[in-house]
Amino acid sequence: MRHRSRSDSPSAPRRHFLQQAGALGLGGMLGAAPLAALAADSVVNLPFGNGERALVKYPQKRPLLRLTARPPQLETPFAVFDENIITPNDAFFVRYHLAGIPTQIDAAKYRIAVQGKVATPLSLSLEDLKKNFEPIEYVAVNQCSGNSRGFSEPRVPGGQLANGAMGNARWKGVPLKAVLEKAGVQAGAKQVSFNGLDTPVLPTTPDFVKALDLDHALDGEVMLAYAMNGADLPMLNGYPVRLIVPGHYGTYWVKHLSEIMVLDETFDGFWMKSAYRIPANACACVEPGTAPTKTVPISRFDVRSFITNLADGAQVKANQPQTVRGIAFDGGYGIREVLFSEDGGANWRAAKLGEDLGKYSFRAWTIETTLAPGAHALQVRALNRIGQSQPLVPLWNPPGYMRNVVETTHVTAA
Ligand SMILES: Nc1nc2c(c(=O)[nH]1)N[C@H]1C(S)=C(S)[C@@H](COP(=O)(O)O)O[C@H]1N2
Ligand SMILES: [Mo]
Repeated sequence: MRHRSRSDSPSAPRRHFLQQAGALGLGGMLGAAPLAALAADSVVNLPFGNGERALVKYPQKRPLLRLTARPPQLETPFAVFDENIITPNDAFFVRYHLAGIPTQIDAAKYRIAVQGKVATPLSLSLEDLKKNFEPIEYVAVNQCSGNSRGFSEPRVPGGQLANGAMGNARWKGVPLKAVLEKAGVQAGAKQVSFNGLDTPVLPTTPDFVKALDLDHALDGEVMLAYAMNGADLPMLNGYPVRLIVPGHYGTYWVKHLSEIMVLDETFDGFWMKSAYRIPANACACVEPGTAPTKTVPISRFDVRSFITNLADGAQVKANQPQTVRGIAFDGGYGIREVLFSEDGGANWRAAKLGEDLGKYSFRAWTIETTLAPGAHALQVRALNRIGQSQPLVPLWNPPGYMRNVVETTHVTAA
């Protein structure tokens, strides 16, 4: 086993839009023929085997790369990340596990039950959340644990995602802490579990329920969000309320939240005990092709950075100054530095960081470069405020989680 770590310091440093029959934005209605693919109007080839994806338009969404239809799993086309540091709601990726997803929710009847080891069980309406609690707001990245899994070598089972199962949004809602304090957490409580309105279609499929340790649930940042980028959450992103667990993988960000349960034991449901677990070591990795002996639940994002304005294989002008730009993010310590190399990692220069939208947000960066005629390997590597960075060689684990290699973008200058 090589002792590599995800926290090594760098050694050297519309298409045409189809008319929608649905009543978008109206009380969470998705319309009469809800989640049918309304059109497969073109195809994208992701850069790995079996990477052909249809660009499909779903209600409240622009055409996105469809991984599966039932349930809908949609990936954001990477070019979106070059348009705005905030990912628009209609471009935000979609991930579900269970085919029984809600397509219509009456906001007036919607309730979140708060129960278990509490003094006063609650049944909260959307109006309760908006009127009876002080709102909080912050920008945070949501990223699927399996983002970029399609690049794993050797290949691994699971959704073959490229880099578009992530997005950055401004979330507004109520701190989970305030809700739990109102209910009154009883002595001896250990964890809090979260369930949503989606359901399995087969009795053998375990319901999607996730849990956080009590102190995490009470950190004041974990949020019951009812707004995303100043609007209602899109139905496919969890309308009307979802959990936001900033800095942590999307698996905890339970959508269409319906039940909060305070527990006096460690929750042992399938999606905690058996799924979404990583090797219990510093790199969350094992020798490719082997299995870990011990695992723990996945938690915080590792450090990632991307070039967004140049695609692999791009042609650029030689001998002319040009701007390379991109994004970086981490698990919530904040990005301290972004390093850029135009020679495949031999030399690194610091990029200029863009506006700081908070430690959970994408951080924009730019750098000027002038390339001689010929082929160039552009690389980008970020460091966070506690010195964590990205490995030069991809780390591997059986479920293909947490990929964060230093990305290489090959360009030809002429
Ligand atoms: N109710 C519910 N919430 C869920 C899931 C789910 O299957 N059901 N999937 C989780 C996973 S694994 C991810 S990555 C995020 C994705 O959020 P998004 O669909 O809004 O992009 O939702 C999370 N919340
Ligand atoms: Mo996920």
